[in-house]
Amino acid sequence: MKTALITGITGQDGAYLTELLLGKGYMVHGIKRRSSLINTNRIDHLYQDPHEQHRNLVLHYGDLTDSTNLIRIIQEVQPDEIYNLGAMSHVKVSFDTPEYTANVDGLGTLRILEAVRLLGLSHKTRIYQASTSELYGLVQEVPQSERTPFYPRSPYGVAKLYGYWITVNYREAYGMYACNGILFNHESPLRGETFVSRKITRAVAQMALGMEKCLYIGNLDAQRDWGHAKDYVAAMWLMLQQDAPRDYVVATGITTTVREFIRMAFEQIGVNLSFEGAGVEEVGVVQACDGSFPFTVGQTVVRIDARYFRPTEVDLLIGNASKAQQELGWQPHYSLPEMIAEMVRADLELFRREQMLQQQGFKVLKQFE
Ligand code: NDP
Ligand code: GDR
Repeated sequence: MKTALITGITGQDGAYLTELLLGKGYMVHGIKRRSSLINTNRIDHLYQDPHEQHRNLVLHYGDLTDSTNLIRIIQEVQPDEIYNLGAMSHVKVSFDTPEYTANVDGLGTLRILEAVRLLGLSHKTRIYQASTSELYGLVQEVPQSERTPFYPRSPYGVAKLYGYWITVNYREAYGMYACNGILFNHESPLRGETFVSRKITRAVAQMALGMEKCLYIGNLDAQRDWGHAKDYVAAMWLMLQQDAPRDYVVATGITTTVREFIRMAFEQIGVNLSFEGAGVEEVGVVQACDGSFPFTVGQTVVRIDARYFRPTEVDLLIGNASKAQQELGWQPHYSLPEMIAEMVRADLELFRREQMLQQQGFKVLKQFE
């Protein structure tokens, strides 16, 4: 039985990866942060009572800013594989918390690598580093591949650049099996609520149920190569099963604007949307609707809020994953329309439940952004 350690196990990718590894018969250890409210919602369905004798999922308290804690956990677990998914992963928030982001996303990666080296596990433990298409930043060439130069455009991107290179350096300097997955955006019903995909599908579901009137959004022109998280965690695992460690781009090769994503999400509930006006005055207006949801033709359901723009933006991402396809045999299985349909369905179910609770007189907590 192989043993894996996952940082960021409570996040979107951590949850799907845990499911994948448990399905393959791994013993999985995860690092969770202490928080004032329980933060394991995404993996609750995999939870095993600590009093059970034969558990294959164990959580440890820890933090990527705490070296001694990481050293102790790695010493205890003696992992065959470490998936370093923990990060302050929100690009816009990284402009507000640049130092913390550098500490967690940049130095956090170093702490993991150095712990493995100091503990003499360099030849046992394989390491996956969650690198990102945000490294490409300002467009140098498209589609972006492993050979495209980096030009990050946010404190998050710059911190991840350090994480990328320190992983390469430890591989070259100490012969460690350490690789970077340069993953393009990937989403799912488990996506954090403030990333644009989930923000859109939640708003569409809330509007369909008459719980909201309008979606306030930032840059509609940004283009992203969006895939499904379930497909992408499979690529992470494949990267650690090869004869030699290498870095791989993981992407669908198809790019879509935020505007088009919104249009596709509304289509899921039978609403045909068109965009009118320009710049911050641009709005999304209902052209036609099938009548089962509370919309009227001519209603404005999308507006721009400059608050959501970033000081420096990444305009266009489109990935070339041919190396991963050829060497790992990796292929995405979900299309963007299928993924959006799944996300809208899940959010409709979520908000129907909330509505029922409200109707029964229970208070539903408001989430602020
Ligand atoms: P999430 O934001 O959903 O999850 C991030 C995880 O990191 C959470 O478990 C979070 O814990 C944990 N974390 C945050 N800060 C710390 C810290 N100081 N110490 C330890 N753990 C911490 O991200 P995703 O699952 O979407 O992404 C996984 C990784 O992949 C991240 O590194 C991200 O930057 C990277 N990535 C993501 C892409 C995407 O499109 N999703 C694309 C490319 C790269 P908590 O639950 O307590 O907040
Ligand atoms: P991104 O994802 O920054 O690409 O980082 P996000 O979904 O936050 O933004 C995608 C694009 O949408 C534009 N946008 C908005 N974004 C948000 N969050 N909220 C809005 O209201 C809004 N309006 C427009 C953004 O400007 C951007 O262009 C994600 C994260 O998962 C990173 O951790 C990961 O490394 C990269 O994907 C690949």
